[in-house]
Amino acid sequence: MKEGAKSAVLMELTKDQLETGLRGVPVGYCTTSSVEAQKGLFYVGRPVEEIANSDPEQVIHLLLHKTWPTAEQSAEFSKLLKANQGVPREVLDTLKALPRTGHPMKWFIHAINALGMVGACGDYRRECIDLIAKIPVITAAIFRVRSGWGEPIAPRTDLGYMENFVYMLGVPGLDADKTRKLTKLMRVFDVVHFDHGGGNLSTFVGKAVASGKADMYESMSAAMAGLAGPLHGKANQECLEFVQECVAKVGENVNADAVRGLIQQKLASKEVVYGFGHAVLRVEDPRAKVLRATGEELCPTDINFRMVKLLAEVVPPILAANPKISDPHPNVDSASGSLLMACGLTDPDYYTVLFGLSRVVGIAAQIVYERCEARQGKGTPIVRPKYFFSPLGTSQGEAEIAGTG
Ligand code: AMX
Repeated sequence: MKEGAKSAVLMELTKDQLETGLRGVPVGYCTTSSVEAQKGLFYVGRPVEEIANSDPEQVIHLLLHKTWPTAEQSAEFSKLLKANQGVPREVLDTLKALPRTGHPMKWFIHAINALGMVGACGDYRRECIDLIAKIPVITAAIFRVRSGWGEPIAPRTDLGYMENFVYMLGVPGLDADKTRKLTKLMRVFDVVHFDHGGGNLSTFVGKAVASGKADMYESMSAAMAGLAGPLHGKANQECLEFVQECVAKVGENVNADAVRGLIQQKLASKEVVYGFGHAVLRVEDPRAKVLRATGEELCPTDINFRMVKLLAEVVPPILAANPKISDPHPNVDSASGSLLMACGLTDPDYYTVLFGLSRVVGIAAQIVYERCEARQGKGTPIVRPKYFFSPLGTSQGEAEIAGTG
């Protein structure tokens, strides 16, 4: 901006916007993705539904480099990931000391932090590649060690990113057909969860922690602690439970009338209809459509999946009749848990970890931008929003603003 020129006013902020979780308050730029209320989710300008079936490595390249890779660039990028995928034994061994009663997200947060004990090098770009390359390996090891499936399985250099992940999982009893289905699902699941704009809780937290110059691993552990909450990443597990409850109540003869009655009952008793609604989108989440199409291919007769499809038809008109609900459409979590269950990952406690495995990519890419590229390479300053001093806050009505902090 020229000296003396006035910067554009972006919004007026009123007192009643305090304590609303920064809703709608602009804080910066996101170079990787955008969520547009009437249009959907875009990765570097590309509708996510158009690239959902691409190789995950190609989409990671897009998010990191802002260009779709040529065949040569794809091969180079895959080589780079493979060259960095080895997880030191001392990190894998720390998993064996963790209590198995701990939630898998706690293991995941621990594992990312442990990776930083050997991987932090003071260069966010290198740490970004290192973490993205290693995250499938360490995630698969968490499944194996915590579930008692056996020793971690070493990664191969001849498999794609998600093919390798499913190979390293080594899910006991999964036959060749189910392995093929799980691989197909994980490729799509990974891509559609990579990124979701700049202001979602885990992404914002990761960038805030990195603004204090914490390394990529420390910042990502903090981001994943944000993802662990039931209002954020854990919603996919809650949605599966909701679908299962609907199946249990309606029975094997899934039919529209019975489901309609059940949903109306739930709303009347002020219960949440899981898998529907979105904080930003006002059209159907494109990721929900992609996942239903994937389910149609992989598990069309699965009872939970049939319920997912029926709910997608029956619920929106019912929610739309309620004026307080801003978005009546299915969201990404409406189908993801049911598909994971149908394709062989039967413990829902791990579903948030799978979300994290994917979301690490977008958050790492955004941290690299904020630390290395923003403000002509100077990086954004340490995060420091303003709080007003008020001894009782709003706990007893409207607070007086008594000072600054
Ligand atoms: N079932 C019941 N009530 C709902 C609802 C739903 N599916 N969606 C919205 N509402 C209610 C809200 O609870 C809120 O009620 P209140 O005024 O009494 O507090 C009111 O409608 C207005 O909410 P909103 O402006 O439409 O949505 P929001 O931005 O506050 O919240 C979301 C968005 C996703 C939390 C909400 O739609 C919801 O709770 N959905 C069901 C849970 C779910 O599927 N979560 C997964 C989210 C997917 C994702 O974003 N990853």
